[in-house]
Amino acid sequence: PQAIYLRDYSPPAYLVETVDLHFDLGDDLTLVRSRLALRRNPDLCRGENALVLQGRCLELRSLRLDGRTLAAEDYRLDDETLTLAGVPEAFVLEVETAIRPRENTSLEGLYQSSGNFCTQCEPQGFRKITYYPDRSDVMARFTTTLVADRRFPVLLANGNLVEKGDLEGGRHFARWEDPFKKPSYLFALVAGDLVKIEDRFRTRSGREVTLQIYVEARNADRCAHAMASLQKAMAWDEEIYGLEYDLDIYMIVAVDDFNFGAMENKGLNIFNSKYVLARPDTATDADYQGIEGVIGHEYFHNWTGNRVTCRDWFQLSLKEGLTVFRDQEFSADMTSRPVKRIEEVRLLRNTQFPEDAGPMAHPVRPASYVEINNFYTATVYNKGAEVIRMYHTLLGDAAFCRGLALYLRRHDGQAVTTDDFLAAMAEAGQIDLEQFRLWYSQAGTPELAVKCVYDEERRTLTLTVRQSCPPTPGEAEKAPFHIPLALGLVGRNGCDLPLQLEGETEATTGTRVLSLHNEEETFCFINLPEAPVPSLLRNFSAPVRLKTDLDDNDLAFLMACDNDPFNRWEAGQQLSTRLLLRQVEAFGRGETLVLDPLLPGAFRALLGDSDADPALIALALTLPSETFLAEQMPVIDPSAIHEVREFFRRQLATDLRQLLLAVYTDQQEDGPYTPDPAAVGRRALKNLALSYLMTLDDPALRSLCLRQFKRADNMTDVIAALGALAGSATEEGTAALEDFYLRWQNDPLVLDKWLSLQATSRRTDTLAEVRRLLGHPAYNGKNPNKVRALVGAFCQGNPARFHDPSGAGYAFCADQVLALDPVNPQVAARLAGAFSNWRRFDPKRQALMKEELERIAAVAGISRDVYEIVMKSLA
Ligand code: BAL
Ligand code: ZN
Repeated sequence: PQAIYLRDYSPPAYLVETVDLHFDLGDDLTLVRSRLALRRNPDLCRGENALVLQGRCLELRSLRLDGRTLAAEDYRLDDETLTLAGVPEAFVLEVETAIRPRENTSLEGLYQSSGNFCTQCEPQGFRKITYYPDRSDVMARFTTTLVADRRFPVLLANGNLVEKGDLEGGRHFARWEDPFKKPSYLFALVAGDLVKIEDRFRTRSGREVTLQIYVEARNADRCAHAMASLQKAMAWDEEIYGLEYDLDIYMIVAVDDFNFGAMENKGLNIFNSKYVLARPDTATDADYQGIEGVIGHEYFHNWTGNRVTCRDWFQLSLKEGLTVFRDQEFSADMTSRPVKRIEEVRLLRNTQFPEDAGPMAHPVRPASYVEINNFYTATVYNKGAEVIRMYHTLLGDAAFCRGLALYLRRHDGQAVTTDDFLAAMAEAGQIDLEQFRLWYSQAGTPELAVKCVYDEERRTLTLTVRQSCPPTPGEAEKAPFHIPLALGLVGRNGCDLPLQLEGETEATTGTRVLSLHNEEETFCFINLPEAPVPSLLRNFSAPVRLKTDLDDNDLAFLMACDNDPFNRWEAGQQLSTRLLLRQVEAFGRGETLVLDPLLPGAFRALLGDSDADPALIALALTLPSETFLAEQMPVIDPSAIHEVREFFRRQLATDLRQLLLAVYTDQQEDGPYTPDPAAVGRRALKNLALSYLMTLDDPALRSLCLRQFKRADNMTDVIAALGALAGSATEEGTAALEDFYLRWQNDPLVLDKWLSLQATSRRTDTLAEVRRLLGHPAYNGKNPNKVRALVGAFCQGNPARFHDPSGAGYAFCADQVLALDPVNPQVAARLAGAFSNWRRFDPKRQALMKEELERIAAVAGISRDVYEIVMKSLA
């Protein structure tokens, strides 16, 4: 397979004015007739440009140009393209293809889920439906006619329904027109036996929009939260950015088989059912919040993605980074801003930082790819969102909003680049963003090393800030980034001290943002009444690794006092990380493990603070993940990390047993379940206390847990108790797993949780259990949710067992990659990513992982998706 380069971009030779699609839907064979009105791109110089259409896995039935049927010698056809030379300036091309939806297990293009038809066209699925210039800078007006058996009563496509009716032979049809120009990746259709939940939204200009959610009949009672989330998202986008919805109807369809979380097709979003369906007894608090976030995300794409789209796939973060930022802000406004920020940073550090430090490292705007499906990454999405957040931090809220408005006004109906976005922000903010551009083109996580020197006599604090960025594949040297560094100086009483830089006439209070541009910079704060403790990178103002010279006591102080809630949490994480890593080293030397009393002391203070937000206490009491700890080590020792972290958890539970029990009792809910942030926070704290207590292997505590498992009215509490019970090989744990299965055996989403719990168990026999579950009726290797829940959870969410020194976890993972690749290359490639950081381990584990990568690489006919991941990992 060949790489594709950003530098080779050239505009399309032909544009499509209108597309008229006709689908004759059949499970085994679907006939697609497409009528394209094409014209030469007026922006290109004249010349003999052939028309090149993309197509994959298609059977070409006929081709007509301006009404004349073309013979085989009139065009060139291969596995990927259909080329016509010598076409007129403007013409109509009619293409008839046959496709086989039932056989399409890749879940790209037209396929079936639970017997219903649906589509996924981003990024390049449309070419599996018909021959087309399948690139995002070709925007056209689509009309879609669906013809199907009456077994599929619901027939949907993008835009507005313009006609429908019955046909002979038990068939019927519907015709949809989308008034907005769009690229092919936003095309969608659905035909199925579905029920609809309907509501309305009145836009602020007074237009009535019909809102519909389509699900299988058995799920009709699980849509209320999704509908409420959609209405909130619509109101929020009007209030914050003045953006209104633009069609008369907004449809969401939930399907069980889906590669992504959801897809923003114009007017017809198709969702993984995981991000639509929720009832208190089936969905956890995290599910409820995930639904709100993803419903918001897809809705926000209507402006940032659909009205203004990407010129090419290298620009993916133009819509994804921006839309993730928008959904993060929406969720922050709907829930708790500090909690949300902490969760975002945890995700970034657990997924994107390792990506940036491994063989798949790529810039937010990649310069090349082999398979674009491999670039729907944490870098493009989450680091991309951090880049948008930095614009926001540098410009301030008002200028950022003006910049976004300017970008959308200037480029409405266009396919543009991240440079166009940056230009609008620079203009609105009246700020030089030339150096900021590097965030798009340089990969790697920058490091900030900050040294602080307080001069008692002069009453000054001098900060020396050095930035560097480690090399990434293909990029040995990095230029310095433009980094916003938010900071405060905390006084002995816990209050922020006034901030006045040398040369300034006045001081400011609270947090201020320094703009870093150079490899090394010095800032001197004057007129300080006392030696402060610096609180640096407040609210995580840039996606960097921060190194400071703060000692353990400074961190404990910030953990208790910092005015920035994010940094209060961060100080605790840094302190725990230090203490954990010291013991990981001690474990390696065969020493007895000890817990520094500083940590239980700090935790005791938090547990006793009745004024603090329970959600924040729960986050502060959660030790850094094994993945995060691994990232901090030069040579990762997964077994030592696991043992030490578990030792800390047991020791903390022993020291704090009474307080944890008191918190567990205090935080019990009286009334019925609600997913409001306060109740969510109380449950998080209660269940965290339970998980600590359950490390103590005490029958009395196990009965408490069992009682919660049996009596709870909501899935959050049930699954928390089940997780705690199933973590060890006890009779209660086995029986609880069995009970849970019997109760939920017909509910695929709930069973995903059951599979994941077992796959991420600490038990040493977990791999054998996972192998057994592959043959269980609850598992289905064709369903991405199931693969992620069982195989993905084991290989990517259970480091202690995946990295078993025998290499059995690695062999299992490689077997699964090879088994899944012919079924669904996207899912297989994601799984192959489990080996990406193999060079970070000891020589024995390295050799075992490399062997598995080479075994995959040696198989003839592996997909482009898996090939790219494996070859880059081995390079
Ligand atoms: N565009 C693919 C799914 C999403 O990010 O919304
Ligand atoms: Zn998106």
